[in-house]
Amino acid sequence: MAPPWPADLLTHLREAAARPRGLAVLTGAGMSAESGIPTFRDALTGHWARFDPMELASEPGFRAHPQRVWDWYSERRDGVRAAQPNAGHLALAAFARARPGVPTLITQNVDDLHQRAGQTDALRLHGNLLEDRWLERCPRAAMQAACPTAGAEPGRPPRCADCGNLLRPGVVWFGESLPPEVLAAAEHAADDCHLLLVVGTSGAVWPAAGLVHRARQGGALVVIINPQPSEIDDQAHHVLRGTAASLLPALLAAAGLVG
Ligand code: BV8
Repeated sequence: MAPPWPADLLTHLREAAARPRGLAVLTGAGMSAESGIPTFRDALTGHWARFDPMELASEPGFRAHPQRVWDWYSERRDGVRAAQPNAGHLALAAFARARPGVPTLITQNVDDLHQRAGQTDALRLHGNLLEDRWLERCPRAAMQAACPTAGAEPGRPPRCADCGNLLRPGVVWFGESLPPEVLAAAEHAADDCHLLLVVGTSGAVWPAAGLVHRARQGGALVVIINPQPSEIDDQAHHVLRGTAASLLPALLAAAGLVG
């Protein structure tokens, strides 16, 4: 049952869907919650509850406790591999297929569910949980190609048999800068869009959260989908209290944008 949609919302969404780069979508961990992937804060429950996210999702934390951090990421990787894209991922991907060049998907998520749903051009602000990279710059990179990460010796974490370099997950840790070209593309999308749809994020992490302020200042209509209040609700013209997998398909269908 679709909720009563604010009247201007459907009109604005149709207008956004009629223009190139008209719609920007910013997703957070709540986008994948109904696929069974704990949100970032939920991931810090149970065994991991006793650790500070800064301790687990930062380079100093990894250097101090490489095995503990590697194990946390391994557990999360297993969860992502076992998960499937949900109706929210699939609805966004169907819209993107129907309206090439209209939506720009910006995600804070490090899972691959948007990509497995078909949106392979998503702007990944925080990297990719399923990718590995070397902790130190490979000494061979200067003269020739860096050692292949696939060749690392198994371990927790794996390490280079030649020089002992550790593997680390290909994510952006706290205190690390986001990939500049990805952040710039996301900022341009926030500036250009007619409507910014913000799905499943607490708005607690920067500079991702700043994209919402930027879109609002750029004159976009800002719409939040989240069952709970967030730190960026004050930036929204409309807050739709509900979940990604239920509200996204219903909203896009109500606007006549997906079947
Ligand atoms: C940087 C990869 C420059 C790792 C992640 C300005 C102000 C304050 C602080 C800062 C600032 N600028 C920089 C900072 C510091 C820091 C930061 O933001 N700190 C915060 C916590 C105070 N930022 C950084 O360090 C960034 N780097 O700025 O570089 C720099 C350089 C040196 C020194 C300083 C700065 C790097 C940030 C990237 C960190 N890496 N991920 C990993 O995943 O292990 S972020 C990580 O947390 C996740 O990827 C995720 O993006 C984020 C959590 O946010 P959410 O996605 O919103 O998830 P959360 O669990 O919080 O919320 C889920 C939401 O879903 C909830 O609202 C819930 O209600 C909702 N929900 C639940 N179910 C559903 C749902 N919604 C819809 N449907 C459902 N079914």
